[in-house]
Amino acid sequence: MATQLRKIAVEEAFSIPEVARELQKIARAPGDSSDLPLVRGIYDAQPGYGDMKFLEGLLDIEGKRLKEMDQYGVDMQVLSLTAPGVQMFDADTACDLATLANDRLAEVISRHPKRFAGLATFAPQAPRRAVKEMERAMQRLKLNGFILNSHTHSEYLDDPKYWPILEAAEALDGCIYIHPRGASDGLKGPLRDYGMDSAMWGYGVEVGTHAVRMMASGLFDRFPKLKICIGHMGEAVHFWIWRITFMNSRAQRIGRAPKTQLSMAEYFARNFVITTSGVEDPLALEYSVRKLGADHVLWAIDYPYQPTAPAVAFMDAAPLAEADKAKVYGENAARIFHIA
Ligand code: 1WB
Ligand code: MN
Repeated sequence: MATQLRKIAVEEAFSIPEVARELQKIARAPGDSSDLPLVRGIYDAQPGYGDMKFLEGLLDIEGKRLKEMDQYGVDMQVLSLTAPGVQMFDADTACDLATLANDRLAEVISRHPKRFAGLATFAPQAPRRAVKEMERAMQRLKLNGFILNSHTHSEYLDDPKYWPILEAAEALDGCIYIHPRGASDGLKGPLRDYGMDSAMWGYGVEVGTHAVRMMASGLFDRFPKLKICIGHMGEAVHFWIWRITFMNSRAQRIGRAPKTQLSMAEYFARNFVITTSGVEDPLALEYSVRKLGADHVLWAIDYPYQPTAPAVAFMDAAPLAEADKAKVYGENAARIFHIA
């Protein structure tokens, strides 16, 4: 059945040549970050890393991408600077490139205001400067929220040094989309074999761990209106949320986790939304909508890492009531990311 529902895809990646060049330097330097296999493959086409053909699609916004959106009836892509964003760079480089990327993003959106929206990048390496850029991005550039590629130098958002960033996001009503990157140093070991370091498994372990750290740390008592978005069908956190909630309350009772005002399930319901990016499984979607409510699930393609056609076909055929499908396909994105 053809559908006329508004389609807003919310995890759509882009890059700019300046960031790509800086990532190529990282690709050519020694290092043991678990992002390196992909960074070497995408930004330096190094043999042995698969020569991943994504760079052209990342750098193109108004050409092939827009044509493909037209072809499949995608009304809008919410763009974000692709993983690992600026988070592998030194603080000065990261701040400069975040500003540049946000400016470029705002320019593209101003040329196609009905077709593109965008999530602003910031550099957690310098939290105070990050806050200034977050304010500029939403207030002056009118960007629609924020993208964060999980850990920064193996540290997570529950670290108090990042609280100014959370405070700013909450005050600006800017939802932070926590996108995966390679797992942090403490987490990466067994994920490095068999191609498990990235989208196959490591990405979900990394972001799922980040989300659970945030909830279990109690930080949502301090920032009750903070909104977090996680992709890839919630990185399976809501599949485990019953057990996370049960075991966290036990951990709180025996003094292994801080006391929190709400349960883990209540934080997930209040502070998180999820997207379908890269998971075209009707049963997983049906579970997500029943578990979290149709207001909490957003559609995404994960362009250019995932093809558009099956992402649209998946939603068109999704086992959802028409009103719920309208929410997932576009209405929730418009509400959460301030899209007119
Ligand atoms: C892939 C997917 C690679 C994503 C990425 O590199 C990102 C992949 C930064 O499918 O190999 C993604 O955004 O999901
Ligand atoms: Mn993605």
